[in-house]
Amino acid sequence: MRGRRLAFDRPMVMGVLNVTPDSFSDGGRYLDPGAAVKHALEMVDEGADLIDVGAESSRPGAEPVTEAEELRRLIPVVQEVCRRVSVPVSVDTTKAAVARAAIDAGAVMVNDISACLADPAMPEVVAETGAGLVLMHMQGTPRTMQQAPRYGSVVDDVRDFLHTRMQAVMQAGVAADHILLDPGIGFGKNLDHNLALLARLDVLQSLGRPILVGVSRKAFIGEVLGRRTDDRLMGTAAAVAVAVFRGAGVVRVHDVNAMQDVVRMVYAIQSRASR
Ligand code: HH2
Repeated sequence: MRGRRLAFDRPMVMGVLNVTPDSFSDGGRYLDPGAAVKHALEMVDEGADLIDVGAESSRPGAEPVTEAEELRRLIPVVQEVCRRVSVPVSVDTTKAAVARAAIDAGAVMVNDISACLADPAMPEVVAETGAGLVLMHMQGTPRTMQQAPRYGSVVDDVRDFLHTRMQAVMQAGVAADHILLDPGIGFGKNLDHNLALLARLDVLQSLGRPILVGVSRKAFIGEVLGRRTDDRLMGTAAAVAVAVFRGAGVVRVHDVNAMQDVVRMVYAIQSRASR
């Protein structure tokens, strides 16, 4: 990815940096660029292998932000984080112009929760710049996605969608080895859908690309445990452990320090099992 190589020789931890007023678990905390950069540095100190910077919340019911506002929040932070940290930085956006500006500012990967369906210019930007690309599954849009999610078989439907989107972006010139795939936990899915996807995450390995999973503090954990957003650390740990055991190559988390321990412990056991 633009000269950066991820070996995927062990599961990696992606630290979440939300430069938003309204993200579901940390909205408003890192809106100030100084606080955002400080938090990125902390996450790298705690062992983050990647940092994902986003300026538009995708929580259920979230309203879209304009391109100008997204750029205003994002670019100074991406620039400074890229200057100060050695790990690769990805940008969580569905807008091609925002992705391009973030790549110019130093990002090497685009995390597109719409799998490049929101902006048809996205695959071209990724192909031209040689950035990495996360394609995530979502049913609907953040504003409406939790109203009535429906699937034939959620695991098969998500796998087929990711396969189709991977083929489409490759036709537009994105290299296969620049792509990561994500089942989109919580994006147009009810509790059963989320649990089934995690329980059968190994099915997605047949697509031949690394799997990224974001479970951190999400509502499905609250539904199972009856816990508020700020009390989901252990639930997150359990879901991260299962995701890694079922083959996730990257976990996207808020609590880097704790989840690095979880990932390293699960991986130690897993490596022994396959010996
Ligand atoms: N989840 C969120 C945002 N971006 N990207 C990928 N690839 N996978 C995910 O599961 C994912 C994602 C939602 O979490 P968060 O960023 O904490 O909240 P918000 O969207 O409210 O900013």
